[in-house]
Amino acid sequence: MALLPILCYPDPKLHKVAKPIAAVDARVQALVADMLLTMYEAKGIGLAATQVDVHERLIVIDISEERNEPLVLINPELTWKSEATHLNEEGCLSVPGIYDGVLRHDAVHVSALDDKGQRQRIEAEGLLAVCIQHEMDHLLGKVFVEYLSPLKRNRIKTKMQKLQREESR
Ligand code: K1U
Ligand code: ZN
Repeated sequence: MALLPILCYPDPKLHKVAKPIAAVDARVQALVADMLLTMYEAKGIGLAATQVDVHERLIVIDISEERNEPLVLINPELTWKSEATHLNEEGCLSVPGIYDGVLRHDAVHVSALDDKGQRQRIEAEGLLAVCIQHEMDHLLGKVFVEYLSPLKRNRIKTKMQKLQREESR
């Protein structure tokens, strides 16, 4: 297993649209293991393949306190979303240190394959629903800061670029 580098906003590769996975094979299972390790090490509750520069429809999530309930979503599709929405505080491993409110559906239903290639249907609400919507946006090349005002987004972009310049010195 290997820790994978996480792309940082405003890296243009974060805006690539992920392609469906044709077969859940050993290559995909190894990628799942690496992504789970990377998510746990970064103390995140989710990670999309896009964030590790793999442009395939794969998400890992674990919202449990004990960090022992991994959820693997391969080729996830939203099958239902609630009309009700809620403003939730979000963060992103690709935008470290930035938290802001994003309007999300209160509940969603998702159909996806698991890491054995079996079809699973998930009915999510609360933090899990928020996390699924956030990660599915990543697969479409969308980062949560794109929901914020242009003024906030530009400030965040400038801050991230400054941080990255300082880190590369
Ligand atoms: O996709 C990512 O970058 C992971 C992201 C998932 C996420 C967190 C919060 C709301 C929506 C999606 C994170 O894990 S950010 C770091 C984090 O652990 C966290 C931040 C806020 C609340 C709970 C956890
Ligand atoms: Zn994110």
